[in-house]
Amino acid sequence: MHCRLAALLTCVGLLAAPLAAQSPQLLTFTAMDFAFRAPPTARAGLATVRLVNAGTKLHHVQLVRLGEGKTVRDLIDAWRARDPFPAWAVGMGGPTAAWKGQTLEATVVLEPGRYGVVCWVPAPDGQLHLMKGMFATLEVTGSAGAATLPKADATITLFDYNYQVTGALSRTTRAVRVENKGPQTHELVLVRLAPGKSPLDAAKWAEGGQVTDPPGEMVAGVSGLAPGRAAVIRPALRSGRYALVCFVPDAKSAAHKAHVELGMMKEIVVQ
Ligand SMILES: [Cu+2]
Repeated sequence: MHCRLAALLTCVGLLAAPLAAQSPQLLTFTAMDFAFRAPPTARAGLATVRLVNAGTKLHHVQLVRLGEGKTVRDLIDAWRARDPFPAWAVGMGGPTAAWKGQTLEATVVLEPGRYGVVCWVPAPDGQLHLMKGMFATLEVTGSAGAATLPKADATITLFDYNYQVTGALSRTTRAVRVENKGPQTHELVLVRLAPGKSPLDAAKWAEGGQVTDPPGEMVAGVSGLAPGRAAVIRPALRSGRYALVCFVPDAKSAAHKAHVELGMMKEIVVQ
């Protein structure tokens, strides 16, 4: 009897192991004006980061893996200087950007380390939400091992300063890989544009503190990703015009203009 039970458990173990390796842990962040309710710890490896926007403004989750000895306070200082991704601050992505009442997700591979979690959406007074207290710390322990992102139907590649879509984005698209070919950190904000609205309208609305009706529907996206990193999103695409926009401050120019001001926006059509 013991032998049979042992054999059964071994069998169940063998079946369960590959499934467990593929199913990401779910990390839920609740956004409020202006704070996060956030898990303090996570396991390294595949993670689906869920953002529930319980606030009244636009919010997102930006995960940043901090270098040795650095804290979230150092990260806030870097944002204050508009140079937020120096070598010690690695953009690990996260879901962006959710309008009030919205829930968005992005799947990423978490490497072990201390993370700063921030929302760098600007408020109507021009201050970034993180400067109003919208930040948290996340300790990621263990090993990411051979964790890989789930398969995707299409890829959106980010680079200085544009986007390239590989594979068709359509109403049947389920998963989209977002990857940064660099050399700078970039993000993808995907907006389904309202009639008559342009990517520039979406950019101005976001940068102006979102004080009017949104110029479209916030669909999905990935916040700042370091070069070489990737994430997978599952946008519910409908036919229409979409804007792809990056608001990351430029690392090269002294003024640190947002990448969108250097031309990092694109309009695409989903049939
Ligand atoms: Cu960019």
